[in-house]
Amino acid sequence: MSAPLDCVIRNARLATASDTVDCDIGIRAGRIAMLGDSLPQGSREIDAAGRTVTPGGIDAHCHLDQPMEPPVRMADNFDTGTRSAACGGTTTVIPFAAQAKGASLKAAVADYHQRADGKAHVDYAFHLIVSDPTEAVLTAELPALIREGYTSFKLYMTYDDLKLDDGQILDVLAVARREGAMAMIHAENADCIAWLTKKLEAAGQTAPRFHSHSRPMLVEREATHRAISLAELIDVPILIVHVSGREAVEQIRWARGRGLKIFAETCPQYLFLTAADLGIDDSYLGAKCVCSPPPRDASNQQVIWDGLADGLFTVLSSDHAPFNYDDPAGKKPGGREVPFAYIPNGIPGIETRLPLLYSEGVLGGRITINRFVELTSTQPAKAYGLHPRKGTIAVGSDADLVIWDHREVLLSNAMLHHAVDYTPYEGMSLRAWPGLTMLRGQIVWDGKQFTSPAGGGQFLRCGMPSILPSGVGH
Ligand code: DUC
Ligand code: ZN
Ligand code: ZN
Repeated sequence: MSAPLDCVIRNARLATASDTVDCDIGIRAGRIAMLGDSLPQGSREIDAAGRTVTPGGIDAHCHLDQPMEPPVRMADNFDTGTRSAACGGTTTVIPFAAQAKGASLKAAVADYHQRADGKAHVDYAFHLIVSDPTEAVLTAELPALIREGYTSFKLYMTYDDLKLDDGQILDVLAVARREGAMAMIHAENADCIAWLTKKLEAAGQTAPRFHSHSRPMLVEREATHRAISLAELIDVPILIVHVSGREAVEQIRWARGRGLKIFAETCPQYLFLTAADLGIDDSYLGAKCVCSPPPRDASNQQVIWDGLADGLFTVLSSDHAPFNYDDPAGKKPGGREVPFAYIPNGIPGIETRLPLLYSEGVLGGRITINRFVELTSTQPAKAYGLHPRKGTIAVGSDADLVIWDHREVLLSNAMLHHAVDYTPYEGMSLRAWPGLTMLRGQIVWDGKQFTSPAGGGQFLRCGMPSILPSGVGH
């Protein structure tokens, strides 16, 4: 006879990417051990009658404790960032070990492990950021790291300290093809942004709202098209991150229509914010919503919703990039209100990602619960080689689960668990919030309190991507 169950969640309405079924969930030794009716008694019993249970979220694009140029510093480290993730229903995060130009990629990974070790409250893997593809990186460091379980990396087409030229991108994509890794691309045209920024500064247009004028959709469209073309030349899949609106979406639909393996990610800021949140006058408060690409307008929000519903998007991530607003290490570098080009880019959102999409997407009737699971858990797990251990509810998978409470929630920063002094979604009224989050069978959020023992998160070595684009032909 098998050992007794550690926990049974009774009467769950269980939703995966493919099915919704009513059953009990039996958990033993941190994994799903049984699914069925009338399971035997567990050491712990949880009644989920009338409530939906989904796999724990996987936030496959977030920035935690990433080294920045002083005086700027991220507000969240692995302790506060993953605490916030857990309370918002996310049980796995994939932040970035970033290579500095002139430095080794391996050293960046070693440093990042030190930052996470013993501090993370949810499981975590690392993407790499390749900013200096030297011969040593291309022929030795990167292939070795991919084989060790760092099977995805991000490439930038903008930001002076990170960007690669087209030849360098081709070199790195060739490694991705050879090794079977997933390349993520930040697609914005750096020279156009620099040129527009110079013009805006010369005209004295330096308030936060001009950030969006310096990064219009065409700079994203051009870079998206170029990234697709470079990937086609190498014949390798890529994933375009943080897609913000119509013009990039059109490029991705075009590429899919040609049968190219182009994956795409979007983020809540492109569904719930617009350029107006960067300011309609020259107020510095708009700095709170300075991120790249910038939020667009209501019609572009609809384009992003359509892409979520119809299969264009592969994943929805937070791009949590946590900087305090009122802080010399944050949005006011050195304690000053600076021109937009010097405002640290990024907004917090690791805790609000799932509740926003569940509330306004699922309960708002825009996407099915199964598509919600696919976008926020199953496909990130497949794209980054964590499936089926993560990303689903199946016998043998980790018992990473969220039980959803359908209730009215008035969003405020005071209720969140990050270390950031604001949320861009302050005052929004939501229809649901995670009532319980479980990581490998342990409750880390009980609906009222963060309940994780210190540093219970484990490092995950990623396998190879196991995903094909859906929606080919869109
Ligand atoms: N844009 C990025 O590319 N990364 C972090 C935050 C942001 O706004
Ligand atoms: Zn980016
Ligand atoms: Zn990012």
